[in-house]
Amino acid sequence: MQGQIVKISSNRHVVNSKGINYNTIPRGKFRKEKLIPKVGDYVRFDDKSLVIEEILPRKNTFNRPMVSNIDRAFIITSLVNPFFSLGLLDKFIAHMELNNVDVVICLTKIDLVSDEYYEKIKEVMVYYNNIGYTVLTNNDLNEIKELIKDKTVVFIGQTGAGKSTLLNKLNPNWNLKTGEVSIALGRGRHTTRNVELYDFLDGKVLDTPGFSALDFSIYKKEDIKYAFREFSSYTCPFRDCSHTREAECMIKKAVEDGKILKSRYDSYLKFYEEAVK
Ligand SMILES: Nc1nc2c(ncn2[C@@H]2O[C@H](COP(=O)(O)OP(=O)(O)O)[C@@H](O)[C@H]2O)c(=O)[nH]1
Ligand SMILES: [Mg+2]
Ligand SMILES: [Zn+2]
Repeated sequence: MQGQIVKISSNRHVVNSKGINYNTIPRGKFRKEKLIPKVGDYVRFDDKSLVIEEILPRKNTFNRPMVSNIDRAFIITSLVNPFFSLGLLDKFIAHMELNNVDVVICLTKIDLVSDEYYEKIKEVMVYYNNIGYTVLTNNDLNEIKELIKDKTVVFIGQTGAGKSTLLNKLNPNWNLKTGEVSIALGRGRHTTRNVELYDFLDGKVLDTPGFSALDFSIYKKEDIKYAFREFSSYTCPFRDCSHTREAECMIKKAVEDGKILKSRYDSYLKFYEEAVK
């Protein structure tokens, strides 16, 4: 049988297959091979012995939190409280891009800002939309539901951005605690929290604060450009152009010409610095 691991607690691996949960254990071989089954893994298991026999190839895999096979991330971005930051938005997007996760930008707390400010944000969001990202607000419940269907999704973003509030709006049975401020979220609390995938509106959703500790030092500098999808439209004269110090760089020219958003390029330089050689 095949299924997806939806929960792991101590050595109990709950595998969901066609709507039924099985309490399985991984075969000993995995430990020898240093292969750690994670929540989100698609597995082949024996429904008699309840042993996981094989972890199927992963689309992506993360260690913090320990999950695999995330199809889509909703980046919950508040316009205020906590502050709006294009740099932080780019950081979330870049990490998802580098792991082959689909990105949807979801704006929140529009009701708390002036029309003028919202108009300014919307102008910037046109850019993000033009390079291929769906941009929604937390009022677009039907669109969001549609994008969850048949997918394994995660809601990421700053603490207080409105992730739990939105999940509750999408599915009132959820009753997640909301309004927790950052002081309540000490590191220790994160680490003790179990990762779990929940059935949610015909898809699976992971509500975890763990994705906030994103770090570019695990990536190679030369790969950072792939996190900026609009860069692929330009060809630099120097084949391995890093788009940093090279004199004739088409990316830098596009920034000067106003075709690439300056803040996007600044994010690129910042992540490039943070990445390893
Ligand atoms: N005014 C307003 N408040 C919101 C909105 N979304 C969330 N909140 C509030 O922001 C606070 C933090 O929300 P929460 O969902 O707990 O954020 P999380 O940390 O991302 O899960 C709560 O007090 C919510 O009621 C919104 O769109 N407008
Ligand atoms: Mg929350
Ligand atoms: Zn270049």
